[in-house]
Amino acid sequence: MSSVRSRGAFIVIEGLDRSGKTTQVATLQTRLETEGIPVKLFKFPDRTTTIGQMIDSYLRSQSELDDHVIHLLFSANRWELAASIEQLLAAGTTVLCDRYAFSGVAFSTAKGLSLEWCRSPDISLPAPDVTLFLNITPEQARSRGGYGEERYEKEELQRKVRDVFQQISSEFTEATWVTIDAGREREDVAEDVWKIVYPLTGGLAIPLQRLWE
Ligand code: 2DT
Repeated sequence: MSSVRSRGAFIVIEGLDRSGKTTQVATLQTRLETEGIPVKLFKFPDRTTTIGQMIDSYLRSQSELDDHVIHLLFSANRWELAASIEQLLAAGTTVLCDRYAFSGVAFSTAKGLSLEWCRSPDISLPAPDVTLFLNITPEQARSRGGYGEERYEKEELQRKVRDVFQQISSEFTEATWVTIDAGREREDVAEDVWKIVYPLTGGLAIPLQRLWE
């Protein structure tokens, strides 16, 4: 009889622009650390690697790349950190990810690539135990001061991204994809995030799943 050793939980936080995702991820990380829970935060794209620097240059419109090429670079940027994520999980660390493969599919599909094609390079990456999706309406995003300067920070594209995220979410169960109304007060959103994440930090006895199985 084989038994599965307890491992850390893999938690992905996705969200629309202006949803307060960065703040929520930071709040969650601090709270976990305060509780003495071993935690490591990844952020995709990770702009520090060689591949990440190419992505950064593209996002800041300092270089042009074919849509397929940039999609594959985003995926490669996850693959180059996948082994570290797996090792941390196996060691019992809770892994938080600010954006992951779902952003990959959502943005590239919104630009016009096929959803099936977009999924394929991420097949068999570690799958999150839960994805928290911070949702705001385009109107709320606008009232929060509009979008920034980077290539994808445009209202029309953001609307399409929102639609693809919704399409992706329909394939998950309520336990593995949780949509959170991020149009509320910061503290209320943080409380909802905590209620979902905290119970997962005691160690999981189920094997790590793979995308998109
Ligand atoms: P930040 O503003 O969070 O740094 O994101 N993106 C992200 C993709 O198009 N594909 C991906 O695989 C990932 C992870 C979303 C930078 C932008 O990059 C987009 C916004």
